Amino acid sequence: MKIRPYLITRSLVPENQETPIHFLRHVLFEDRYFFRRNHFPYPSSVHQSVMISGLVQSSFFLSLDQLKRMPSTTLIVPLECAGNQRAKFTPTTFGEQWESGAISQGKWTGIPLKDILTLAKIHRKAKEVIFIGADFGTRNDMDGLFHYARSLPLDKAMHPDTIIAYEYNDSPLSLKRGFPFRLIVPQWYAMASVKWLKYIIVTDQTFTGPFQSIDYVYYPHPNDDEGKMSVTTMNVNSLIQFPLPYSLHRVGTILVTGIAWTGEGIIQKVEVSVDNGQTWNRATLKRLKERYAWVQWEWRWEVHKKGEYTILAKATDSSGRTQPFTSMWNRKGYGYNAIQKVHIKIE
Ligand SMILES: Nc1nc2c(c(=O)[nH]1)N[C@H]1C(S)=C(S)[C@@H](COP(=O)(O)O)O[C@H]1N2
Ligand SMILES: [Mo]
Repeated sequence: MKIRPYLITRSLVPENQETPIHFLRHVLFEDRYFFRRNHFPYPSSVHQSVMISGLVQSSFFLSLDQLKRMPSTTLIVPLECAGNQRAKFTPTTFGEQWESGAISQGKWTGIPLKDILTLAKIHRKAKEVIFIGADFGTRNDMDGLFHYARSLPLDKAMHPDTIIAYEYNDSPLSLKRGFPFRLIVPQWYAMASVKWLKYIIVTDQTFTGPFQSIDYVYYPHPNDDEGKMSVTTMNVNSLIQFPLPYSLHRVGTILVTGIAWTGEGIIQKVEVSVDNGQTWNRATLKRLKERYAWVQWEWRWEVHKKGEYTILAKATDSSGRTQPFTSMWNRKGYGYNAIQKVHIKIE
């Protein structure tokens, strides 16, 4: 009899469910195991075209069929919600109380956004590109109806790997994943990867929609907005997938395994400690050729003494960033990347 994992439910409408990431060893997730993060109910109708307008020489609609006829790019990209692991902040921060599973990874096929912007001939004064999704609804902090909308600075929008994706793992995007197409922005937290893409607007202004200027902003202080900073690239991070917290084991060999990822450069090393960080052991990295994909890591632990242990894992990326013992607290609980601690017992 085949027994399968399920998603872990946080809310149903809008649908917010996390991946049981500890059970998933493979690199390409089936769509059903990919986490789901939504601000609004699913859009009831999706148009099979996207409109490009604003500071462009020619505005136009692009249909799914037209997009599919253009030269495509395929990339393995993880999406991590900026609120992933929010539940681990102390003091606790408000928002979806994600544990470690608001991250998944798969293969995305689509058209580089820059090809479309080039076709439209963007104005010299252009500064940002706004992306509006078909989904909308209310917010608790403001009156009115809002679409989910985000912007990218022009250089990120023109990056050849920022794509309008229409396939996931070689199949058309499912409705929940953003059908007919969504943005995929490698290296940034997943709030940038707008689903059900309806409008693309080129502008010379700074976009101030609430999902840009209120949410997805690091607020370092509990009671004032001083020092606020936009949430953009993913922090360097890693996860221990085996052993599970508070599991029981025998003396002998334990293969400690996990994944590591970053939003800048590539993962350079992962180190594991079983003595509270006094000594660190280099894990073996299993890397795909794909530059954005997470790396899988493992470390063979020979444990001869019974007792309780804490396993720590720490990733470092090629831009010199390394995971801290304590993640920078911020009011909305974004970007958690503290070194993970897994407590186990050898019997
Ligand atoms: N249109 C639209 N796009 C969206 C969102 C949304 O609510 N609506 N949520 C964003 C956030 S915060 C995340 S983490 C990812 C989640 O993508 P997924 O549901 O495919 O996992 O989508 C992003 N794109
Ligand atoms: Mo998110």
